[in-house]
Amino acid sequence: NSRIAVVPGSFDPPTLGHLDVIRRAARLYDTLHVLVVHNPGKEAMLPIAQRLSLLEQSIADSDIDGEVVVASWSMGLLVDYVTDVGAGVLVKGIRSQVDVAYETPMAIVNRHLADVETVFLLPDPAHALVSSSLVRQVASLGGDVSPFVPAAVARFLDTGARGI
Ligand code: COD
Repeated sequence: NSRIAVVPGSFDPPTLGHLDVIRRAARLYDTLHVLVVHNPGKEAMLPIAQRLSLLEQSIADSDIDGEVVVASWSMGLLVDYVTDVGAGVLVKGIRSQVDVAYETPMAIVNRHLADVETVFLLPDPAHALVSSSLVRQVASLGGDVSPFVPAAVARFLDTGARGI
């Protein structure tokens, strides 16, 4: 009955695949919290503050409407944030069987921990193969990432990240 959902991710950097999930989740829920989660298992390219600002710009530039809150979380269980903001749902994108295998145990644990449900959205085929790790690789080798990321992210990676 809660119409508040959390879309968690590393967003390092935000991609068009992320924007697609956020756009579609925003149509399903009244309030969406897009949550930048520090993932200790992954070596980060961008600091959390930079990811927050790129997400905010990308969402503002997009046609996504509804209430979207952008926040970050690095302390404790993800479900604690979900419960604190009165949400009952996590929304995740599923690109492949690999994502299913990775997400299924977390979804079950989160349901047991805090009665939080996980809703999986299938990606738009146009963006299904885009990942942050692919974008990081292309960017580090000097390639053009603009087909894969929101304009604000492309601008930043083109200039900011290289200190031009
Ligand atoms: N199309 C559709 N969806 C996509 C695409 C795409 N092209 N790219 C990414 N997504 C989805 C991902 O599947 C994911 O749902 C979301 O967008 C974010 O993706 P990433 O790559 O930025 O984030 P991840 O995969 O590194 O996830 C980080 C989390 C912190 C969200 C994750 O590790 C997590 O849920 N951790 C919490 C741990 C937890 O709950 N443990 C249980 C008890 S502590």
